[in-house]
Amino acid sequence: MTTQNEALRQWIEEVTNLTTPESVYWCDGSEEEYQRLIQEMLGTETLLELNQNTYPNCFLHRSDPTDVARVEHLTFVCTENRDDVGPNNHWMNPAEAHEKMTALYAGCMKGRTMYVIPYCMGPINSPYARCGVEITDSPYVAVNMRHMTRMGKDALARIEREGQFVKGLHSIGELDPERRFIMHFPEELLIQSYGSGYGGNALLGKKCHALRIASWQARQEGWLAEHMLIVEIESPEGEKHYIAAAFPSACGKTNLAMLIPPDSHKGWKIRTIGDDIAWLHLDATGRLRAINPESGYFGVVPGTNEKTNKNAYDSISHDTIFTNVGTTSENEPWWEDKKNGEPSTDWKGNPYNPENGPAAHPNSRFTVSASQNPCYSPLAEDPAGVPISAIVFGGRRRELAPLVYQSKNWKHGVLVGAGCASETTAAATGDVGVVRRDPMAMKPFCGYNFADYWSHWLSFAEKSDNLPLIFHVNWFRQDSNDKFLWPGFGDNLRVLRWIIDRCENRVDARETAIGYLPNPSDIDTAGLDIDSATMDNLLHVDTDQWREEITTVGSYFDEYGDRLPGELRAQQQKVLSALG
Ligand code: OXD
Ligand code: MN
Repeated sequence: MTTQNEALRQWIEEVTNLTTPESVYWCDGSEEEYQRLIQEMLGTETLLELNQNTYPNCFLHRSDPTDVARVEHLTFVCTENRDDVGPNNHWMNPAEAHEKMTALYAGCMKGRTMYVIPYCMGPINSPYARCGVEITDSPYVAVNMRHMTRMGKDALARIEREGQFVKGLHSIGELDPERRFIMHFPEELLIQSYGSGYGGNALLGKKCHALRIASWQARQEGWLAEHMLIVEIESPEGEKHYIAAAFPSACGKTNLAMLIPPDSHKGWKIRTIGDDIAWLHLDATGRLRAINPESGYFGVVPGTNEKTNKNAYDSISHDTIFTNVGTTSENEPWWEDKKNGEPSTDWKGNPYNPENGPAAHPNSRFTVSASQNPCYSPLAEDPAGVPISAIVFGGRRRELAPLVYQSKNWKHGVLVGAGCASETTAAATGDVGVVRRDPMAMKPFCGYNFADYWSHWLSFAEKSDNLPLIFHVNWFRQDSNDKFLWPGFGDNLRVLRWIIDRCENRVDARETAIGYLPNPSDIDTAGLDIDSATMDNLLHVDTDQWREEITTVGSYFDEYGDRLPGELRAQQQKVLSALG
């Protein structure tokens, strides 16, 4: 197979000459191709069969033990002007990066098949969707890309029609952490990744394209590419709202997107549009509309059970690729908090011994098609996307941030997003549980200078007076005994209802220096074992702590020097003086 697109044809030829694969294979995205690649990987033990009676078409991939997460310290944005990437990114001069990568790629696919994967991010007929082509020497990447993107023939046809695509070159190389780089060249619409097979480093449609490169393009073209779930909420009366929420990696986006209403909420329906990424565009009426560029979920497995996320639990009972989970003696996949079965083998393939740590790696993952989600919304396939009523920011904070608050207006909401901080998780290599600034949950994913990104966000206030309201939530408040104050999971719907009531102007709120907070009686706690003192605690704003926080946010903004938008500084100063 080849292509009528000359730029693509030439690039494939160049990469073939550089990497010298044994053969070149163009993926068509068919079921037959998927099954064939799976069989080939079973033959090389890249995949292992799980119990096909209880987990039909489920397979396990055990990665190299040094290759289990995103590698932020090895991820670079390479632009002519260093200031364009800001202190939020690692920068490398494009010429230097090209030289380094060309040396790594030289002959790296010798003896291997090179897979060419045309893909589309977003519904194939959506004007908001964008295409890319990933070249990889990993069949594991090829099958994962089939779940995660609209991949194959139709995407290639769109590329040939439009003539535009993002180039992504990936090789697992030697899986050597010393020879591992994830490079982005936004000015060339090019991604180059070497030395890792892990999702966020290797499935280039996801973080590399749909966030880092897309955020760069979105700024140039007037839209937003965000690390956000999109959830549809329908009341018993049939009123529908769509909420987009940005939380850092492994902070519960998938759970919120697939929420199951608590027993007290008969008649409420929740459907998933997306669980990780949202592309947001203003429509002719000034509303922000969102599409989910992905077509599958690459979710964190540990903690998934029938109580926490039954929709995900059921989705991954068949036709799923598991990465780095443990197994039971029945050869079923096993992970911490599965609440079903016992581990017999750990994620490295050794007999399970609790002294060696958890059976499943804390960042073990499932890859599954969104169509398997029992609450998948048909509107996720709508080329026009869905209108967003509210944007919600959040993070994992054991103290300080109340359960929910609303920003005073869009510009203040940009400060709320820009000031976000969260505890780090196992989704990236490095320390876990350390609070760091993670503006809009985009710290690892914004492909340009945060100062310019915040200006871009602020500019929407001038473009529309029909924008979503902006909120902040924190499901993770703990007491002095480390007990979570809020039950979370399905009960988060109670908080979403307050958010919707605010959007519909149906409920009052208490104005504070940091924003509008619910009157405790306006959060429906019927059926919950939660006393009023706990609710007061969850909705408490500690002025001293907040003064310190907003001062720290100000010092963080100093890192962005003159490029920081004056309006953001003004918003920060306004909150600081309101705190007294
Ligand atoms: C992810 C991440 O995999 O954010 O979605 O790390
Ligand atoms: Mn993510």
